[in-house]
Amino acid sequence: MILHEKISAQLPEWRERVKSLAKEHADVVIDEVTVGQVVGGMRDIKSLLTDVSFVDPAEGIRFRGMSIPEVLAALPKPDGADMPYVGGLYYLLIIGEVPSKEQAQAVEAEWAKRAEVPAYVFEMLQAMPRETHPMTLFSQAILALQNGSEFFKKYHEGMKKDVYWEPALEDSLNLTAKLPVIAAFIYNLKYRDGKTPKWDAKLDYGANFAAMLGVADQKGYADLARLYFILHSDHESGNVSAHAMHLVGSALSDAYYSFSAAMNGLAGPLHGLANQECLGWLLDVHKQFGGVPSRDDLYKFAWDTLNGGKVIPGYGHAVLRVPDPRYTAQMNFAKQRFPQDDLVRLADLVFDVVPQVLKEQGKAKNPAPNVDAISGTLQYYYGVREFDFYTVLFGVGRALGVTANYVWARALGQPIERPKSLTTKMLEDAVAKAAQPA
Ligand code: HAX
Repeated sequence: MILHEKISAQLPEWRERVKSLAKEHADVVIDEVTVGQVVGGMRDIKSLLTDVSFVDPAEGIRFRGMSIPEVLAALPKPDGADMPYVGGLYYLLIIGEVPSKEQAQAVEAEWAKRAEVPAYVFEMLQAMPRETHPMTLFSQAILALQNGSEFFKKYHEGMKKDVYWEPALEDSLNLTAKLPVIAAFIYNLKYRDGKTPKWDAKLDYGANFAAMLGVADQKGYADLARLYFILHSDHESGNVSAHAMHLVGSALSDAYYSFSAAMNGLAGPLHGLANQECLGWLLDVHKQFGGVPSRDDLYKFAWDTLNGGKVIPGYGHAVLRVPDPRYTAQMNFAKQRFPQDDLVRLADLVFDVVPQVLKEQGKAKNPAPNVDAISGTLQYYYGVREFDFYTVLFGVGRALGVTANYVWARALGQPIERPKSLTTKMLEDAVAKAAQPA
């Protein structure tokens, strides 16, 4: 299989590089840790290792060194599509090279072989109370697949450490193949006719998802699905979902256990759930003013949100200090296709007004929009209007990045993660000591 061959070829060199760092240069200091960082959610502490993506605060995400416009331009596309193969992005994330069209199609073919979901998973989801949140169903379904884990099986048969990555890759391909089917099943179960979706081997990942969801504009939505999954795939290692996957995987829990944990983190309102909150906020504005409001009305509405003790969803970021290029890519998509849509015009006005309001408030370090400020608007346009489903879409995309990281973490023998904690008294003592004259 193509990904297996490529990783095998790269492994000796990567292992040598990491071994050299760990053995010969272990004492080189990268950064110092402040009391503020310890109290403040470990913000910006440079302590994770990944080559899959990097977020520059002043620029945004790069996947394997490539910016989003570069990725969208370089990756091969299905015939007649405007957006690239998701399989091509997965290849890029795992292998670190832009694939040819055949290589992207080879990944898509792997997914087609592995997309069937066992019936008991659907039955379990059907047995759940109808009002269960889609993210709960999604995470449960992922966990329910765990008994098919190759990694779990091989580990208990006595596998050697240097081949951990092989069943990790198998699990990752099996999992990423099944996620769109599970997501579409949850969508149909909760909001449509309850039909069980089937993967069509003739269609790519994006087109399959459009077909399984049953949206009216198949071609348009297939492109949106490709774009959406690509943009949401990875955002280096420190965000909650990626870090949860990495942390749980470091205990040698398999990809299903680890990814289910990642999805439980993604379900939080400060992380993945922000996309549904953001669309909700836009719709509130739209409802209150009966359409796109004036700049002044929006300004006041934004201040009312802040004065009500709430955050403005879709704005701010823990790392970024500029508008998120994932926001820009989605806004470009919308403006090229449906610039007159009310919510697109509203989102554009919000981009004009909210950064100013956040700057005036003076709290948020980044007053610019993040990925969530627009993603729901695009789904809404294509008729996917049940916005508590949006985090599931995010999860399908996020799987691509976190499993790429997971495979490499096992390939490079990354150890169990175990940071050190301190007590409040220890921090106070450190502060007192720092205040003493030298
Ligand atoms: N609206 C109002 N206040 C905001 C704000 C916003 N959009 N963004 C930041 N702030 C506030 C913070 O709540 C914080 O206030 P306190 O000091 O009272 O606690 C202060 O500004 C400083 O925060 P920060 O350092 O700039 O931001 P953090 O790193 O602490 O948090 C968040 C980053 C993304 C969580 C934050 O900006 C936020 O809550 N934004 C709104 C929710 C959102 O859009 N989340 C999605 C983020 C992208 C993502 O991960 N998607 O999955």
